[in-house]
Amino acid sequence: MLCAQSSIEANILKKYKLNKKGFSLIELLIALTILAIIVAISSDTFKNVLEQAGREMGIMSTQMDSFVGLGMLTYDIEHAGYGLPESFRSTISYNEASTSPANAYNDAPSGIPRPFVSGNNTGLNGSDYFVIKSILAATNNVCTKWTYITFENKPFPKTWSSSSQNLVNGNRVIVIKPAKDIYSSNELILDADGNFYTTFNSANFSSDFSPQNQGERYMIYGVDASTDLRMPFNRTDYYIKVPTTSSMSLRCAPNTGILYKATVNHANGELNEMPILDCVADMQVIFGLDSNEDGVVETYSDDISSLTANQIRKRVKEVRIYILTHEGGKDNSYIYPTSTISVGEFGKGREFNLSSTIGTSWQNYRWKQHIIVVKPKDL
Ligand SMILES: [Ca+2]
Ligand SMILES: [Ca+2]
Repeated sequence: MLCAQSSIEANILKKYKLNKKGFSLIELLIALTILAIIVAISSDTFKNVLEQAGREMGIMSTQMDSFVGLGMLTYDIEHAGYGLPESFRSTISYNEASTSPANAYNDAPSGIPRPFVSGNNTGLNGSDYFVIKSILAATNNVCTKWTYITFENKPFPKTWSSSSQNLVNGNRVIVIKPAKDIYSSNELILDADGNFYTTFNSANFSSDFSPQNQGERYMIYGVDASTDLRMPFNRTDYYIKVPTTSSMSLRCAPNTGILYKATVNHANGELNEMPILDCVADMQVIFGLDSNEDGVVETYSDDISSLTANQIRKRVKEVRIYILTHEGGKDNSYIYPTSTISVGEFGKGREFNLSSTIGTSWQNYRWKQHIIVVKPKDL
């Protein structure tokens, strides 16, 4: 090792000595090129090139953010209603969101949970507040797990061959007796004390939550890993808010906020907020309704507050979300062409006035409307 090293050193020394005569033509050319680059960097043209590149990086990163965030929103809408009770075996009393404005969208203490609830124009800048209820509307992985128990096999719930799919002892679960036909509904099992959930046990599942008759099969849905449930489902809210604890990104236009996905915490009913999109000026939610229940959408509505949980299941065939945001940051060389933008379609949603809501610099942002159209699969 040492030998090889000293022989390399000797070679380098030899080369250095050979080149000691002066600058070659190649060396001079390289030096001149470097000088030319330095001159170019200090010039305005080059500065503009760098600024343009920076803007494009900013736009690219906002596009990545929106791709991930809006993917979560799409997933939640698709699975709204999944595992959600449609009726209760007996009288129930549960809790839901404990803080304002989220608690305005509660079905607690005894209502059948609605898969979708929305507050029309009640949020920041008159944006909509959007609530999704399902077993899957949480961020833990227990809510993706389910199994069933039969009268014949109790007290042993079915186990899957892939162990990662199995609920583990201690998980909090709800139990549903599936609808027999289109005239009956999925019924939430409660025990004699009115408890609407139980703790999973793979070898001794609660007899109160197990089938009572031959041939019956009950569905078991994981809801939370280990926290006692305040409600027999999970819930995620989407809304725009200007954060109080952390500050807004500097690139955002004035009077925009952050689009949050927030899950209701079973422990205390407070929201666990996750920012999913920066610089959001508006969000409008429109529902494609099959009001006469013939399978075809004929009306669009931005207010479904008069519909029952059952009507929402039967009639909401499409959910359309319109999100107004801007790409990149402020750009004084850019002029946005119109001072108002229609956020929505079919005569629903609203006309967003950029100049009055954003302020004097509204024209220097690249406004963009994201439109998501989702057909719910689990209603
Ligand atoms: Ca609205
Ligand atoms: Ca129809």
